[in-house]
Amino acid sequence: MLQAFIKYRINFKLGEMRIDKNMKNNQFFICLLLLPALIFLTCCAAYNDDVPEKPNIVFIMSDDHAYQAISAYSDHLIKTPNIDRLANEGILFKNAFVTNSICAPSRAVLLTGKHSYANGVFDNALPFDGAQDTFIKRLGEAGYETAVIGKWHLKSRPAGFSHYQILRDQGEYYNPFFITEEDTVQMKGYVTDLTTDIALSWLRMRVGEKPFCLLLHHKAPHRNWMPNLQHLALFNDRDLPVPDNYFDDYISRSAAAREQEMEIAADMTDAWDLKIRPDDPDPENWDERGYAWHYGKLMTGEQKKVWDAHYDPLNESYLKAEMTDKERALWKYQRYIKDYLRCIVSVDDNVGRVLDELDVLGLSENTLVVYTSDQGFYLGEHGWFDKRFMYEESLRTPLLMRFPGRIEPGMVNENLVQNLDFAATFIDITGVDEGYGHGSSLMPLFNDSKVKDWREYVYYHYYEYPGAHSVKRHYGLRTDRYKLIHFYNDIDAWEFYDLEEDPGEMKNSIGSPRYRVIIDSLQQLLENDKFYQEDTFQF
Ligand code: SGN
Ligand code: CA
Repeated sequence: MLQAFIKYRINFKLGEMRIDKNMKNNQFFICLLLLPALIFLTCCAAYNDDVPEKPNIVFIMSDDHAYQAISAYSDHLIKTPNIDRLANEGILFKNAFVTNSICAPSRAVLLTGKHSYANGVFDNALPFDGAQDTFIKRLGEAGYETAVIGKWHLKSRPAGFSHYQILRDQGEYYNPFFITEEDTVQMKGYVTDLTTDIALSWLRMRVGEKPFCLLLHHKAPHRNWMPNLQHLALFNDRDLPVPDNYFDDYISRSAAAREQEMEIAADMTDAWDLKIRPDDPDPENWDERGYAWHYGKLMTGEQKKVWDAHYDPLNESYLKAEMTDKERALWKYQRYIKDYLRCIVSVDDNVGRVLDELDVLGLSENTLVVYTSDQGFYLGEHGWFDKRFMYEESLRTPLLMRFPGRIEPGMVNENLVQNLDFAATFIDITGVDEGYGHGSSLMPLFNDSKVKDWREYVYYHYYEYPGAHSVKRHYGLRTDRYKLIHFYNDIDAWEFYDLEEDPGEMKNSIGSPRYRVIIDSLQQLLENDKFYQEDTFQF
């Protein structure tokens, strides 16, 4: 409406200029008398303008936020009232998945709407080729103002955005550096608050101009899960529930599950993950990680004091206690999950700030708000942290959307959707085009709990091996009930799960005659889609 009004105002001014040049005096005075009526009619025309305004997009993506830690999905760990607002006022996707469960690949899929084999970002080390087509460029061409603020991690500068202010590399929790087109500036404060501050300033600055698409990308709750100082004491009064399969022995699965390096008990480091200072009081003697990373590299002296005042006494009693291996593994889980959830409290508060600001600016009605993560995460299931595997916790990602007037409040959808669908959805809702990339627009799902004519399986492919956490390369398919996975490279192993009977994926049923027919048909589907196969990417 505002844009239409501005447009009319400009046309009217041009009209005035023509009157001045070409008309005689008496005609000019007649015009002057008619001026109020003309203004009135012009305003009415503007207000009756039935050309709908282009919708805005606010896309909030956190890093490694497990759906298990969003109360709209399950409230056994934490309450997230602000993220839940999106579900209450919009739609929650129960079955949202990624195509390749790590950071940079997921971000490349978001921008291009294409699988890794087509966008070129197979792993976290490869740079994104910014010359390729993205939905952001399409929106820009259609008159949108576009911005990315926060974590970027694509190893090349953002291309095609009107504005960017991105974290350096993976970003720091405390006093992080932000990079813009002009410079790199360190900002004092906590990363989740700062990222939101910057995004809100950008929103305030640009209101009333072009339609916009804002990508607000949080660093949190990425490893090493450093909470804001004011949240350090949260959850201290209780133990949090431990997943049933925390002490998984991986017995029926392939070597891939046994040979990973992402076990809370075995692979977390004291200084970095568990916030335990090395014994030696002289930091000069600490190993590189202990010294450089214990507080994050950029904490101030004041911040370190508050940090130590919280962790030191807790660590002291842990270090003094005589514990069995099992007790130690459980202690580590509690330390991990509490820090992780404390980071989520900040993320949730800051989602609330964005929603409030959209209200204040009068933008809520015409803005699609999305909350998601670059992938899911293990919160102790199978004894793990991190992601990468095609098992449920990291194949899935949370996805909630609010779009007043176009999504009924309280919708829950069960179709199989993917991060591959974002680009097509944004292209569709803005009316820029129809169809984009390998995904499908989610618009037909907005007011339906399960659309019939929809994809019957999702395809997944993980490539970063050898690499961090030693998760072997694998690909596979997941239907609404079954999952088939093939691990390859230095292994050749198949796994199959019936998710209805075995939701925790504890029993690999690849050899079960009961599933022979369904396994054959899924293998056939993989066979038919040759380009998904193993040789698509070589290190
Ligand atoms: C870092 C972390 C890993 C994590 C990757 C990828 N190690 O390397 O634990 O898997 O990032 O994460 S750390 O010691 O540096 O914390 S991703 O989300 O960017 O893909
Ligand atoms: Ca991530």
